Amino acid sequence: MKFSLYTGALALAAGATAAALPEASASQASQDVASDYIPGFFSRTCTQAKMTVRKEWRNLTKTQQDHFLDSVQCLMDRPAQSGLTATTSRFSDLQALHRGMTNTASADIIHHVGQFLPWHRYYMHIYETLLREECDYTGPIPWWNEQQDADSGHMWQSSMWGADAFGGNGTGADLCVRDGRFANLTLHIGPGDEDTDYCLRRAWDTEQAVANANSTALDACNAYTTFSPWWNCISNIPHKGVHTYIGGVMADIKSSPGDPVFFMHHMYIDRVWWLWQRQDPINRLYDISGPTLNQTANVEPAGGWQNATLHYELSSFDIMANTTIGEVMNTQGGYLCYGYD
Ligand SMILES: *[C@@H]1O[C@H](CO)[C@@H](O)[C@H](O)[C@H]1NC(C)=O
Ligand SMILES: *[C@@H]1O[C@H](CO)[C@@H](O)[C@H](O)[C@H]1NC(C)=O
Ligand SMILES: *[C@@H]1O[C@H](CO)[C@@H](O)[C@H](O)[C@H]1NC(C)=O
Ligand SMILES: *[C@@H]1O[C@H](CO)[C@@H](O)[C@H](O)[C@H]1NC(C)=O
Ligand SMILES: *[C@@H]1O[C@H](CO)[C@@H](O)[C@H](O)[C@H]1NC(C)=O
Ligand SMILES: *[C@@H]1O[C@H](CO)[C@@H](O)[C@H](O)[C@H]1NC(C)=O
Ligand SMILES: *[C@@H]1O[C@H](CO)[C@@H](O)[C@H](O)[C@H]1NC(C)=O
Ligand SMILES: [Cu+2]
Repeated sequence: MKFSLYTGALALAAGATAAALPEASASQASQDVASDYIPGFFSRTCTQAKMTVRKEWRNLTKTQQDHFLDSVQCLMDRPAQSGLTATTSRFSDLQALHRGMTNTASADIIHHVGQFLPWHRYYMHIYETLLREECDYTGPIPWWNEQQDADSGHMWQSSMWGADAFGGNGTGADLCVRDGRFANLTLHIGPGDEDTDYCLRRAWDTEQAVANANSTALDACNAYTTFSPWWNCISNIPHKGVHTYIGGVMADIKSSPGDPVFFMHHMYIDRVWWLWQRQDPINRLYDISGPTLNQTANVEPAGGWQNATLHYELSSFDIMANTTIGEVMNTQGGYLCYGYD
């Protein structure tokens, strides 16, 4: 596929070899919504009363789902404000932000780097903030339980793929999505570095999506107890695999947020991190590591190669104020104040 830039996802042939399963794997954890927080980890302005719970799509009421989709449409209908190249709407500001972070003078600073998960957590927070502040969304932010659907073998069974929601697979020679709330959506940013008009595309590969997202693949990652091998595994398999095998726009590492499903996927990946942190918060809540630049693609900076630390600055071309990795590690830490069901 021409625009499949999320390369290197687990190929079925390679097999999802499961390492020893951790005792309490994330895939087995069942979360009680009412006790959905770590009591000792509320700080500053975040309290149990203020905390919001991001919910699995199927746990939203139909009315909430419709309001959510209306709010995404609202972002598409509002004018761009970022001033970034080729932006046409507030929604496209977010797409341009993501592409810009993969195209800075020092190349991609949000993938294959230690700040990959923290930056995308910040990005999800920006998305949530724009939906609430600019489009008056008041309901729960949805996520997609990919692992559950992968384990069932019916990867695309969720009502989120319906004609009254995000729509289904691409059809026809151009792979355009022709049903759902974003049917025949025209994007202007991408593919990749281009700025052309093209449709929202998908090209589902069920077998490969299942192999990358199921509990065998997830448990193999969750067997790692330190951040460095763990984030690499999550990045390369459940994260990259589902991008690649939803296909089309989602397979484009730079411009993938043009598919509104991007945010359903990254909320899920953020929840995978949140669950992993909660399994051993003393050791994991502030565990961060990994290079801040891809050493293959860059010349060594003056100060030498740096690793991600809690002080590393996360930025968004001023769509929101900068923050640091330290501020986003704890989803109940005050800068953030949410959990998941
Ligand atoms: C999308 O475009 C196709 C092909 O032009 C057209 O047949 C279809 O009616 C359109 N669908 C919607 C929902 O607009
Ligand atoms: C999705 O569409 C692509 C392109 O038409 C097709 O190759 C693939 O088999 C479809 N996948 C499913 C699961 O229907
Ligand atoms: C996950 O997918 C792999 C590859 O298809 C398969 O070998 C494994 O049995 C699956 N695991 C589960 C829990 O279905
Ligand atoms: C680093 O950059 C190279 C060249 O752009 C790319 O092929 C590779 O996938 C990137 N990631 C890693 C982890 O090396
Ligand atoms: C970054 O981390 C790697 C692996 O732990 C280590 O070898 C390297 O010395 C670290 N670099 C700096 C600048 O601390
Ligand atoms: C935000 O962070 C970026 C990257 O570190 C930096 O270039 C920029 O100056 C920062 N902006 C502000 C307002 O501090
Ligand atoms: C969704 O709702 C059900 C029923 O209330 C609950 O058991 C479940 O834990 C919730 N969360 C998820 C992720 O399904
Ligand atoms: Cu990304």
